[in-house]
Amino acid sequence: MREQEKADRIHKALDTFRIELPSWGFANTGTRFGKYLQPAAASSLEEKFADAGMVHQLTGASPSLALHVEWDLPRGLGDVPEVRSLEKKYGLRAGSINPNLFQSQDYKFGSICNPDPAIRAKATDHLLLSVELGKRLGSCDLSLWVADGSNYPGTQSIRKRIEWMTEALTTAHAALAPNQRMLIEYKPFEPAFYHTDIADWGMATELARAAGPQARVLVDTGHHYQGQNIEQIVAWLLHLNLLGGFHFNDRRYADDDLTLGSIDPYQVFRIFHEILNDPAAISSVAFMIDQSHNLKGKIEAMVQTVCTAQELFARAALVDRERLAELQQSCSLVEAEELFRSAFWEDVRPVVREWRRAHKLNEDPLQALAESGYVDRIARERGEKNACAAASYA
Ligand code: PSV
Ligand code: MN
Repeated sequence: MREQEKADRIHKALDTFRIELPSWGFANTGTRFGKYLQPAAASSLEEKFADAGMVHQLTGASPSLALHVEWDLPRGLGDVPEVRSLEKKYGLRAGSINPNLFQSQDYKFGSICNPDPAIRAKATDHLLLSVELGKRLGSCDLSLWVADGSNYPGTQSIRKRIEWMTEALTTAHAALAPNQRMLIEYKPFEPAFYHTDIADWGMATELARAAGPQARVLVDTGHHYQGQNIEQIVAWLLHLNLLGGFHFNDRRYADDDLTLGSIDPYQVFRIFHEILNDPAAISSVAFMIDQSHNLKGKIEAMVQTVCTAQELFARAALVDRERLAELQQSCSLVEAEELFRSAFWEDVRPVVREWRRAHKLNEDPLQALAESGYVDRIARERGEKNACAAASYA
């Protein structure tokens, strides 16, 4: 492929590439063993919007912010006016709405799969509120993770819980506006360690089908068993027209929430290759980041993630798909593999920098962030408030 064709492909790919930021990625979060608190962490919705706005200003590729209902919109519909004004102030729109079915004490034995009908009703009401929030905020994706499950064999009826889950999802789906979607996320374990009610893509697929035509599956890259072939799952979901979106992060062991591409960039490339094989998917599949950085600076890590995603997407766009199809057809294994891998090994960074210049962005967003002094400034401004939180935490 000529250099000019490569550059054109990369520009075209980056023009379409957008990735959503998670509000919770800017706040102090940690592991179940504790948190290392950062003076620059966001502790209000406005601070989360401000930080995400900075990431978008630097990258030009992250124009929306995912909101978690209990963490960001604790007053429910009463928070809508504030979100609307923050959207304007920071040049970002509200992204996916994430119901929270895991924090209330009532959910100890489950939320929409709890044996107690009153608790199931409370959880279903929360889903309905989340759908309504999406309508008021013009956000089309309800991004649903259900933490329900059990820790010991024999302690819960897996079959009854399938029925309860189906009932709740069907009820929430019936409330969706025509432009809204329900994205169903799966996770094999954690917080439940014996069985999880939506443990894999097969269960999520069947539940999406049962819920209704606007339901899709959400693939969180950290939510798989070791060695699982995630791009094959992606290919299947595309084939079924059931792929709704991604929560991107990297992992070495389980749901580690590490920076995208830090452990296995080739896997991200392979996932993007499947997406780029399906032209309709590029506009219909939601790319979202789901990472909480405990050690790295949060804003720096988000900029790094967006840039890494752009680079890996650009590399996947360099696969000569027509030639690859011929080589696959003739079972030319080494040639096919080399063609595929050589796109992965391309250094696309000079063209990505050129794309940034063409869009009046700084060609090195991480350096631009450092030079802006933004993190130092917010660390000073928020330091005292965060130190008080640290004192009460210690
Ligand atoms: C759960 O591990 C998860 O991936 C879900 O998407 C949550 O909404 C998110 O992390 C934040 O806890
Ligand atoms: Mn997730």
